[in-house]
Amino acid sequence: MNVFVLTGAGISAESGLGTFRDPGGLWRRFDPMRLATPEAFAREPEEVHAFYNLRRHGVRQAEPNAAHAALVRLESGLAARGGRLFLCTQNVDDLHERAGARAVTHMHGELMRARCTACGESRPWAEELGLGTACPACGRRGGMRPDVVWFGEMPFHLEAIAEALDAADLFVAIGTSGAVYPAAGFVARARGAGIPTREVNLAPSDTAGLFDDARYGPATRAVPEAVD
Ligand code: BJW
Repeated sequence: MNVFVLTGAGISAESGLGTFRDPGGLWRRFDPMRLATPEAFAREPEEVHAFYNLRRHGVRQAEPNAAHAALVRLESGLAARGGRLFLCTQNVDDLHERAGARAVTHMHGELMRARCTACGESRPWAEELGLGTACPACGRRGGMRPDVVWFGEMPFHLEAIAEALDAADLFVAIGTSGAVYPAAGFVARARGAGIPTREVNLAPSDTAGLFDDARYGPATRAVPEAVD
């Protein structure tokens, strides 16, 4: 059996990382909908770097939770039966990896990586790669940005994602509001291909009506229940 799992910020909420659209402490100072854009980086790079540095700090303090761990069990259980888990996350944190997931597709990039706007070189984030520093590959100064996907930019790995979606026997969306495309459109694509669809979330998402079944509750309870 091939299972396609799409995760969003809700799976990391109980690890202490704020979601985007739920009211929460971190976002009182920073509005992600305003800052997660190339225009914001061009206009106010200091503010954008400060936003991402705060997020990096939060991710370093956070630990994977029972929902991340349940997906690791799903991955190994499917592999043992000749199947496959395609774990596609919109999250830029590394909690799936730290829980032990072997293969994670980060469609919106990774917080702990930096990319040069001049040459495209991507490398692990280091404090010295902040504002005003030179790209270690091409030497251009001031162009290092978080290696994430902002509004108006093309998400990563879309071809591999489409292939995996079309080959899936089950589509599961976990902890995502269904507000951001193209990820919000995956359920419709799966449904169109006749693939059963399941939502696991705290509350019905914007696309809840497109799922064949749903489990509502906090991810640390609902994901292990859905998987084990
Ligand atoms: C819990 C819980 C608990 C809480 N347990 N659950 C129509 C079609 C195509 C595109 C568009 C379109 N209309 C507009 C667009 C453009 C735009 C878009 O979607 N805009 C919308 C605002 C409408 N999209 C883009 O620009 C994308 N690029 C693009 O479209 O390129 C062209 C293209 C076209 C067609 C095909 C392919 C390409 C790029 C989008 C980039 C998004 N970037 C961000 C920031 C990343 C960097 C960073 O982290 O700073 O990605 S924005 C932000 O939203 C982040 C997230 O990954 C993403 C999704 O958020 P998510 O994960 O769903 O979080 P929340 O907070 O919204 O929801 C949390 C959920 O968890 C809630 O449901 C809670 O209930 C739940 N929850 N606690 C379980 N304990």
